Amino acid sequence: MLNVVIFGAPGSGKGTQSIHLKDKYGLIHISTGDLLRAEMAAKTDLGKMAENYIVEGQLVPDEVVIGMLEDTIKKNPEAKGFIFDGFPRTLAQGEALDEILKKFGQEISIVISLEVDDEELIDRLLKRGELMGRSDDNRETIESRLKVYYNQTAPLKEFYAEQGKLVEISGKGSIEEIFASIAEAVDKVVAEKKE
Ligand code: B4P
Repeated sequence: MLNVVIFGAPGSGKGTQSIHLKDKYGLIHISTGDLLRAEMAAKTDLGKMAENYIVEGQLVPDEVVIGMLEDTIKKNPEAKGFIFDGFPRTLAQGEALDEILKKFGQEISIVISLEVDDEELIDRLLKRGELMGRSDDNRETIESRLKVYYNQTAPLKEFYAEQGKLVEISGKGSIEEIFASIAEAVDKVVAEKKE
C-alpha cells in the first residue's frame, strides 16, 4: 500500500495536489476538512459542533477527527492506499495515525510538506473566499488558522523528519510544476518499496 500524507499550512495547495495524486496513483483521498464541511452542510450534530471551531480558525478536537478518519479507512478495505490531506494536524493525531495504520499492518510511506510563504498563503485564501464564500476564508480567521498551524501543526515536521519520511517541496509555481516534484518524490518511494 502507498500511504501519502500531504502536509502544509492552510492554502499551501494540499487539496489541489491531492486530486492529482489520487488520479495518478489510484489512491483514496481523505480530506478531514472536506469530511467536516460535509457534516456541516448536512447539519449533523458533529457538523454543528465542528462549525464553532472552524469559523474561529481553531482545530476541531482530536478525538472527533481521529474517529472520523478511522471510520473512513475502515470503509475502504480494498484501497491501494490513502492520501491523508489535512490530517494529522497535531502530534496526538500523528501518533494516532501510526497506531491506526499499524492495526491494518500498514504505515505512512511518505510525508510531502508544501512550503509557501505567509504572504502568498493569505493572498490565495482571500481570493478563494471571494470566489467560493467559504466561511473560514476571511482575513481574521485566516490569521488564526496560520497561528494554529505554526503552534500546533508545524511541530509534526520534526516528528516525521525523525522517522525519515519528510520531503519538503516548494508549493510556489504552477500546479503542474509542483505536482511534477511531488510525483518524483513519490515515485522514488514506490521504487524503493519494490526493491
Ligand atoms: P482544510 O479544509 O484542510 O483547510 P486548509 O488547511 O485551510 O487547507 P485547504 O485544503 O483549504 O487549502 P489548500 O492547501 O488546498 O481545513 C479547514 C478547517 O477544518 C481547519 O481550519 C480546521 O478547523 C478543520 N480541520 C480540518 N482537518 C482537521 C484536523 N485534522 N484536526 C482538526 N481540525 C481539522 O489551498 C487551496 C487554495 O490555494 C485554493 O484556492 C487553490 O486554488 C489555491 N492554490 C493551490 N495551489 C496553488 C498554486 N500553485 N498557485 C496558486 N494558487 C494555488
